[in-house]
Amino acid sequence: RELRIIGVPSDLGQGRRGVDMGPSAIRYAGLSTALERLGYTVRDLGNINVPTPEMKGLNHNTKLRYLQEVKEVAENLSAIVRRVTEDGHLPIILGGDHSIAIGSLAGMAQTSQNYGVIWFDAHGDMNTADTTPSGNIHGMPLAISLGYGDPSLVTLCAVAPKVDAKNVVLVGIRSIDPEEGKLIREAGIRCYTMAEIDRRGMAEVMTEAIQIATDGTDGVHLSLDLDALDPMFAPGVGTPVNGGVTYREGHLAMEMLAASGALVSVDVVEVNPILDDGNRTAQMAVELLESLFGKTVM
Ligand code: DIR
Ligand code: MN
Ligand code: MN
Ligand code: MN
Repeated sequence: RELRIIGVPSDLGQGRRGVDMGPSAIRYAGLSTALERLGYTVRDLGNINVPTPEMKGLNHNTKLRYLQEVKEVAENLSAIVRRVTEDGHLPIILGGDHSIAIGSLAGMAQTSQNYGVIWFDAHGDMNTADTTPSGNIHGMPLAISLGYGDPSLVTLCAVAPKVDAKNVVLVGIRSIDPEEGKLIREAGIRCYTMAEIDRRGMAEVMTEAIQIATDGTDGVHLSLDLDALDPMFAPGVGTPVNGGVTYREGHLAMEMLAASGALVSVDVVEVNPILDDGNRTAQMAVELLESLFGKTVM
């Protein structure tokens, strides 16, 4: 199977400028050559067209900022993800903020509705317009994919929900808004907090997470928010939270997912080179992807 890289330079789903440069930063950190070294044929399809906040001006929808633009980007991305998967290739989607995962999962849902999701994040991304403290859609993509929230986003591509809650897990969680927590419980998705990772260890947590995401499915989509990692290893993110996944835990998780052979698609989001220390966070993203695609010591 060949790999296809798709850049989605979106800044629209959150409040801090610069995450639109994530795809460039990750490419500059050597993603293609790293994957080719592992023996893959890689083709970079370039970036999809995304409007900048400056083009759109102040957004007055304070509960769903840039709703129309986020929706159009998700629609465009979903069509490309669908075509790539139907051609038998594996999409690697580079964000951009996490709102782009709405399009990734919509694209996957059209080709194989039977996939599980591992959502690697400090946050739950389970807000809706009713619960959001920020109005930022990057705090909502998992809720939308599970069928909760703005109807125009939920019904994107005429498939809803995009994924079955029984095959969805959150990993790395340490920041949940009060009302958001209620929806996580109501939806019934398994949530592995940092506290649970501390107590049980990443190996045991990932064994379970992979079991849940592969149970009765044809594969697993990994949604990798770099803020899942501790800011010590990934400082270039818009909403850093202390006490995150360590370098070793991150690699272990990716190695275990690689060994499962279940990966069908991945998005890598929230890398913001303006907030970074050098290009460390993009480099971290590339290293994690190397482990995810099978890099081992020998
Ligand atoms: C917060 C932050 N829960 C919100 N969410 C983030 O705005 O909804 N998700 N940063 O990655
Ligand atoms: Mn996120
Ligand atoms: Mn199908
Ligand atoms: Mn996050």
